[in-house]
Parts: sequence; structure tokens; C-alpha cells
Amino acid sequence: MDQITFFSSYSSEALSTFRSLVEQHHRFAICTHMGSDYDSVGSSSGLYLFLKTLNKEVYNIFPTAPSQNFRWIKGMEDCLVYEESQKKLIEETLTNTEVLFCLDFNDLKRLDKLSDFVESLHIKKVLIDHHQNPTDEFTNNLAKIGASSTSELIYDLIRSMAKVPFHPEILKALYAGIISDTGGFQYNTTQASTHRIAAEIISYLPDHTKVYEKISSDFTLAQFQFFQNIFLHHSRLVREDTIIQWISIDDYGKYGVTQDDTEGLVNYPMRIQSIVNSVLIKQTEPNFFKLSFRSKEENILEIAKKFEGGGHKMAAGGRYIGNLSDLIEKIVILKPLLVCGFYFH
Ligand SMILES: [Mn+2]
Repeated sequence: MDQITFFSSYSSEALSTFRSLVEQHHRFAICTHMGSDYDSVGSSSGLYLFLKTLNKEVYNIFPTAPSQNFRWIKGMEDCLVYEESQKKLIEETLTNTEVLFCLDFNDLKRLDKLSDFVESLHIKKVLIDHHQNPTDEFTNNLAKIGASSTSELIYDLIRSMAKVPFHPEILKALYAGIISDTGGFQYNTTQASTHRIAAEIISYLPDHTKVYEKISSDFTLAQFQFFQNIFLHHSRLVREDTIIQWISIDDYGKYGVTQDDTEGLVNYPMRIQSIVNSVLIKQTEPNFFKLSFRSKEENILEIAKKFEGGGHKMAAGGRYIGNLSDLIEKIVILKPLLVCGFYFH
């Protein structure tokens, strides 16, 4: 088998921090952001399975229920979800945890209803993430802003401690995260290191195309009908290059889908040549809306900040309290400023 030259993107200091955190503790938990995606699920399952191979006690905790589509990833069958039935168990587990790995988010608020509890804990909180502007709530920061994915970072960190190849299920989980967060190596966060890692992974995964297949055929019929309704009735074209889509709270029950089943919806308009910006509004409570922004230009983060948001220059999120029609109008008003390529504060 061809050897691939591997360079870690971490300093030796960061690698030894990770190593000693793992070696010197026994009880771990991993948490990731609400509204799972393949990177959050892949990176957390990859790390979870790795810690298991070291005979550590480890729990993989999700603030909101991940979609059934992710269940093929090994380790997801044991995950805990911060819902009423597991709330007490999770709080007890976290209280007894020595190290909490915080994956694929940079602000404890992204833990939704779990955020206050985690904030109150006096345990080691280790950030491993690739989003801009992390908060200072973490005891150790192993974030790499601009990396392709958290899954790439987890691969890099695990590789510094374990002999390649790791268990195939770890490789599959991390490969899924890398493929998904880079849009199949098309986004500008894809670096030479991303390809080197992917090359190393597929050299040990004969059935690597199955991972791609799983990711690209992950729709249920209910999701298809739900998306169809959004495209037909809940979307608005704003001055030729921006599409706003919205989901009202009743839509989930009507189509039998969960909030996590809406993953990817915001990216669909971006496939249209003339569309530069896409905005998705998700109503999660009667007067509360979560926002996702995508742009082919590099300025969407400025708009997201107007909605208490954060993220990347081309992919960001936010929130809004109020009513839907006011929110849509607010975005429509802000929109021309995007076309200018800059934003007036
Ligand atoms: Mn990510």
C-alpha cells in the first residue's frame, strides 16, 4: 500500500495537550451542537469509538435528537439525547465527567436547552471546532479556525495517538463528516490536508464509496414531501439573487418529520446559478425563529450578526424573537446591502 506523507496541522504542544487529557483521565463525555449534521455526528462518534478502544468510560450526548439518517454511523446507537426521559441521567453523567469534549461548535449557547447546565459545570471543557470566533468558556482550546471540518481535526488528533489504520468504523464516521462539511471537497475550506487525510482513510476503507452513497441518498419520502411543500409554498425570491425559505412549527407534525430532518434545506437554492444568498427560517416556538444563512460571496456573517448570530463568512446562523412576516421583511430590507458587497453598521 502506498504510504501517504502526513503532516499534522496541530503544534506538538496541542497534540501533547490532547494526549495528556486522554491519558490522564478516565471518565469522558462528548457533546455537539443542536441540529446535528454529518460533521457533528461523525466527529463525535469517531472520538467516542476511539475512547472506547482505550477502555475509557465515555458518553456521547446530543442536545437535540439526531435524525434517523445518522443511525448507520457506529456509536450512534448508544448516544444520549437531552430530552425529558434522559435529562436526569445526562446531568448525573456530566457531573461525574472529568473531561467534556465540545465538538463542532464554538459557543455553549449552541447546546440549546443543555447550555445552562454545561455552563454551570466545573469540569474540563475542551473545544475542538473549526468555526470563527470561539468564546472563552472552554478550559482547553484545540479549535482550528478555517479547517474543513471537525472530523478532519479529530482524525488529526487521534492519529497522533493511535496506529493507522484505526478501526474501520472510526474511519467511516470521520470520512462521512469530512465529505459532508466540504460538500464532497468543493468548498473553499478544503485544503491539501483534507485530501491527504481522505486519501489515507480510503486507502484503508475498501468500501468507501458506500459512505458517499449513504450521505447522498439520505432522504425519506416524508422529507421529500416536506421539502416539496417548502419549495412550492414557503419560499420567496428577493430581487433575483436571494431565496428566503421558511418552516412554520406546524409543518413538522403535518409531514411527520423532525427539526433535524430539515438539514440541507438551506443549501438547495445555492444550486441555482443566479442565486447568491439563501436564508432558511425555522420556527421552533410560536415567537422564536432559528436562521441559517448561506452565501457565494463572503459577507453573510455580517447579516447573521444582526440576528445575534455567528458562524463562517459564507455559512452562518442566527435567531429572532417576534413574528414571521416582520422577520422576512427585515431580511428583505437588509438584503440590498449584501449586493453592495459590504454592510453599513
Ligand atoms: Mn462542522
